[in-house]
Amino acid sequence: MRLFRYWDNSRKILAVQLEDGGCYRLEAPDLMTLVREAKAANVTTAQHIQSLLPSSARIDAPVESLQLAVPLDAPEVWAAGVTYQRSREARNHEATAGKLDATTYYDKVYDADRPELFMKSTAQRTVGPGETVCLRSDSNWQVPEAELGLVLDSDGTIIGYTAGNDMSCRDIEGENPLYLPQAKIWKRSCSIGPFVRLSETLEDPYALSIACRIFRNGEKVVDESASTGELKRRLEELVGYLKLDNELYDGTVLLTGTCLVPPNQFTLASGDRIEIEIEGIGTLTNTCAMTHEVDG
Ligand code: DO4
Ligand code: MG
Repeated sequence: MRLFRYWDNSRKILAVQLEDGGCYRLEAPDLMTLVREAKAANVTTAQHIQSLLPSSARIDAPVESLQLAVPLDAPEVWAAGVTYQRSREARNHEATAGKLDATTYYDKVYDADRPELFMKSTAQRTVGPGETVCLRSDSNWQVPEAELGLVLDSDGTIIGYTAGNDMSCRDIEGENPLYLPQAKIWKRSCSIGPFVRLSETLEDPYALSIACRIFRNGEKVVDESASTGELKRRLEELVGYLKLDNELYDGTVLLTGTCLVPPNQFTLASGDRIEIEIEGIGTLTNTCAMTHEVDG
């Protein structure tokens, strides 16, 4: 069962897609309201949504023809780093200009009990499918990071899974890890969506293929794929550290780190189209522009 929102006359409408592909318009303001209603009724979110279907309008148009929107207004997006060997190698490469001869902080964090967690984005900086993601003007080495996103409630329960893009500046972080916030956070540097697959309807989040494709002038210039099976940590472990002595808000998203890195010589350019596809969850598509080319 996948939740999504689509635009209808300048309004974002919440909807659900069932396993048979059928889509229904839900008369609820947002996903987290349904989650709270389900909790109050002592049923699961999927059971609650199922009970709403008889009085919900079926959407006749195919989901591909709808203008999809960001599936929820995540108050905060957090992210984990160096949770895959591929990310560790890439971080070591950018930090040492490929001349690795000692243990780095990235090696240490990959093996440490405590994971790397950082604040990635706020609702205002986060975009949804079909929207523009921005490129920084002071970086010459920018990449998307395709990541499995966890949608959490305020208790840290994993409500569902979404696709996420942790846009990153490899040169800024490589120059000095203390620059991490600038390498990670700027206008429109995070994208999530278009679907939230309810966790109770996804059998194994550790066996999902994940792909990142980048198109320039209509030509595919990057095509990378991997599996969430390569994740070094358990999802609950990441959530556990995020919750520790912290306050979580309903609808917080936690990106779980990237296992996909474009070839080292690649950097994004204005006009590039990024596709991030996660099996059973959906495909997130965004186009890049320089910050000054985008108004809001
Ligand atoms: O250490 C920097 C962050 C790495 C990251 O974002 C990732 O592994 O996905
Ligand atoms: Mg990342």
